[in-house]
Amino acid sequence: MALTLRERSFHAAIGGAFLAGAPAGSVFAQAVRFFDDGEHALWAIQNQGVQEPSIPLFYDGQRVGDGVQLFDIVECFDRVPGTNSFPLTLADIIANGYVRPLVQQEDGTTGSIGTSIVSQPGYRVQGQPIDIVPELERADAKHIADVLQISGSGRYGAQATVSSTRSSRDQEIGQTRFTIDFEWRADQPLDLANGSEGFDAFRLCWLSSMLADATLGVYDARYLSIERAGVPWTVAIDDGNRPRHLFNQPPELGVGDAVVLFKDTLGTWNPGSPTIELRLLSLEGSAKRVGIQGFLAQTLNPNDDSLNVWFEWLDAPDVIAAGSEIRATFEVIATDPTDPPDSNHDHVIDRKDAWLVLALQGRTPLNNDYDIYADVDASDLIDGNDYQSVLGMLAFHPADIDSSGNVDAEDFFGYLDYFAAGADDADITSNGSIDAADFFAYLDLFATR
Ligand SMILES: [Ca+2]
Ligand SMILES: [Ca+2]
Ligand SMILES: [Ca+2]
Ligand SMILES: [Ca+2]
Repeated sequence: MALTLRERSFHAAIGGAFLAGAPAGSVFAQAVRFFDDGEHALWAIQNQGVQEPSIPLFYDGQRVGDGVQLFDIVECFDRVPGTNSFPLTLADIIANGYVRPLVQQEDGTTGSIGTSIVSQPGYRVQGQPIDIVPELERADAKHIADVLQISGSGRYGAQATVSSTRSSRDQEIGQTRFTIDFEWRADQPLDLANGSEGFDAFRLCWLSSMLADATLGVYDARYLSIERAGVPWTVAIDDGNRPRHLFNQPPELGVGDAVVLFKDTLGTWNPGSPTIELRLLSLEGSAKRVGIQGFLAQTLNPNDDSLNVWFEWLDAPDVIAAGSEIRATFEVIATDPTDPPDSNHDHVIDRKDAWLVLALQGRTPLNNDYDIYADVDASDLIDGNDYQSVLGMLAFHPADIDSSGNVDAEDFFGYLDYFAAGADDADITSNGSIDAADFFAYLDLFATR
């Protein structure tokens, strides 16, 4: 029997690492396509590689499968714009709340799976290990207007309950987005582990990744970025000092701020797996203050999730009262890996990256706007050497707008033309708007001619 393109994509995914180890026969017996509108297809999968128990799945309130089947994963196959390819684009592991996005490419494929997003809280009660995976009891999928929703609900024993909804729209080439909305409620007083506040007492939402050996390329994430009030601070994660928490004092974030785990193209493990941004969009209920913490585990096994980075509840009380609730919304954006000195992460090295290096002269990792992507020689200081390195990568001086080989008044007027036209080329500061700051940024470049 001939396979459709969609089914070929599906078989390719099954044959890949994602389901490696599961007997093919049983996998096929437990794969059910339960939605297909010509743009997306949703498959319910049972995968023995998922440790948590399989759960019932409902679509629009109707049980998926034969009425007794249980599933672990909902896989979303999404048409790549401009192609007839339907690659695996989002894998939502309904049995444990982990979500794995892939990024669509112009050729109709998607990259690799790497960093996962865990879509519900985890916490540590006195005398017990951290409980990062509730017992999920059912999942519900819906397709309302253009929005695909996958919800999971469950409990942490008798202590607490949670429901988490992942919502996504048709995905674009180069970025896969979804939002997470969760509601968590304590059903009993929870005695948080003493002394662990700020150090994994209570995680709201987190990134589960892997960093084993930076030199050998064995990682799913290489750089950590924290964006506060629009200002990113981006550092290489030291892979030699382990096990350890990433911060002695978790940096505090507010609504609108984000944490990013960047991948570069030097990674040899899951090459092409995405950079993941996790942004806090809203926070209500008992948690008022949140920050970023992380942990780099001792293990060097690339199959272990050795790097976790999470939003920590900073003002968590010693005992969380029964009835306490937290409601939060996060946005996740998965994009393709980028390499220094592509400081604005748009996959080209041009005058905008050169300007970012110029704008950050003198910064070290102790400055809140340090960016390892601008510290081209990774010397822990952004200086003239880094700027010269970027100039060496450009065919023309960054102020040479007309690519004539010299920088003169023609270039200045050329930039003014961009500016007057509101062209993207005029946004030297890469912040999405064109204003006086861009004009002065161009003058900064001009002055280095
Ligand atoms: Ca760039
Ligand atoms: Ca440097
Ligand atoms: Ca010129
Ligand atoms: Ca700008």
